[in-house]
Amino acid sequence: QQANIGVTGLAVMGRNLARNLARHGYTVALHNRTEARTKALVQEFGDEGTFLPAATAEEFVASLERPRRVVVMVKAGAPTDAVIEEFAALLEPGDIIVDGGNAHFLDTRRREAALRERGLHFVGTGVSGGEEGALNGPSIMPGGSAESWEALRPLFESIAAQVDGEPCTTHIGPDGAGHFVKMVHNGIEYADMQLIAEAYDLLRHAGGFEPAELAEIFRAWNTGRLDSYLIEITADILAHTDPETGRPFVDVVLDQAEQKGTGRWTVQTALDLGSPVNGIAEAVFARSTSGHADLRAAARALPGPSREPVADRAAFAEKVEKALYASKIVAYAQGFNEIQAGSAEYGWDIDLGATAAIWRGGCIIRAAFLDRIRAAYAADPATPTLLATPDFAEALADAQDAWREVVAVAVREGIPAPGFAAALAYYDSLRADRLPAALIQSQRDYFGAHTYRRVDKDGSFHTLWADDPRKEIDA
Ligand code: NBP
Repeated sequence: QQANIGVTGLAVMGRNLARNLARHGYTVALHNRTEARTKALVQEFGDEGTFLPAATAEEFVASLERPRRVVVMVKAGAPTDAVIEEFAALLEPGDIIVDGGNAHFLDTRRREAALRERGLHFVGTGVSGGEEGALNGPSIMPGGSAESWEALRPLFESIAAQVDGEPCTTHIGPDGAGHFVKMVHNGIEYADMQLIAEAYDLLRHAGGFEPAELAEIFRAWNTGRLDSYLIEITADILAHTDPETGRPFVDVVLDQAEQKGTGRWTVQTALDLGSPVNGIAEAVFARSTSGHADLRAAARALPGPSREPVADRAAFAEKVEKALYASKIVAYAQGFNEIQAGSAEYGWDIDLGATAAIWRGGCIIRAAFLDRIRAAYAADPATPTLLATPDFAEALADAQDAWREVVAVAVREGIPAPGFAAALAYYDSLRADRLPAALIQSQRDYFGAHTYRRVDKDGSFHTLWADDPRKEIDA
């Protein structure tokens, strides 16, 4: 008997993907550097489907039908390179290596090019949804050749999350496109989490709500337009009491957020692409700020305003919902613009609406909201920004007074809300009739003769500043 597909790297993610494939009727070859993991999988879950465990890479490759499909699920970075090399040496032209780890898209481009030279297909694939998603249906974002997609498509479509009968996977584009989209997904996730956290903080410390009351507010929000996995788990967390101390769980957790790096990559890449993602950047910096215990300790005695809780708590909660929704629109608009910029830079031709559609299930940012993004791109695939599409423009118009008031309350009460404020600043920057960039260009010309363009005629100009008596000249 031959296996339809093989998985090498059987830690939590690889093990669960292998089980998911087997549960869908595929015969799955298994391999792991340390054989004990392979044996443990068969022992614990062998009855879930047909597994062909292999002790060596050679045995594993020999058990696969052609073209061979090898899924690599090992630690990102050097281990991934080592494992790819080990298997590439054993495979034949036309075979397919899938990297389902969290690789940087530039590594994926490098690996794809090198393997293509050797006649192998390399498919850098974003897999979202963590451990649970891998087992029960992730969102799968593959990048690679069209030919490899056709070979993987039936398998990926059957194991992916399903929403309204549609599988949460699609061919994102060539080489690094899949890992790029997964990276931006994680950047958006950072922003979404930060905005929810700010809503919580403002409601608690300006609105005076207790965690148990907040759990109810978030539960109610989860039945409306904010309906999403992250809002749902936030309600659960806020309702949870620490069994040891009897205090709200959120109060016993150390307030220093950690990160594994995909949010940082999203921002670094955006800087390289010249794609403004200030909402996502603030979310990454907010985690970083929280983690600097030294800075925070040094500054703890600095004065803040005297606090006055808002007068009408219920009305304030409604305003925070609007601020959250508006800021969320901005964060997603920025993330989709970054995908658009990456797609243009690397020639990927990514379908933004299809990307929104496959995030509706399986992944951490899954939400009803993504249907609206898909619809917006369906109506106008070339829209420069989601903010200007009719559905979102209307929501922003409805939210903006409340949004401004919530940011003002945050400032007045001394509660940091960098996500809300950055999103609002982005909104105001895009809609501004004139930006003070005109003054910046003037300064650049003054001190560095960098030239400027004019509103009233074409060309670039330089002014002779200071005491120079000559008038402006054509540069
Ligand atoms: P880990 O990232 O913890 O990696 C452990 C696996 O890598 C084990 O199978 C280990 O083999 C293997 N490995 C290492 Br480490 N070095 C190796 C080497 N030099 N040669 C061969 N194998 C090596 O596993 P994970 O948490 O399951 O994640 C797998 C991938 O999926 C990662 O890239 C991760 O970023 C990505 N991912 C994870 C999640 C998540 O929620 N955990 C979500 C989405 C994506 P051993 O058993 O012999 O030590």
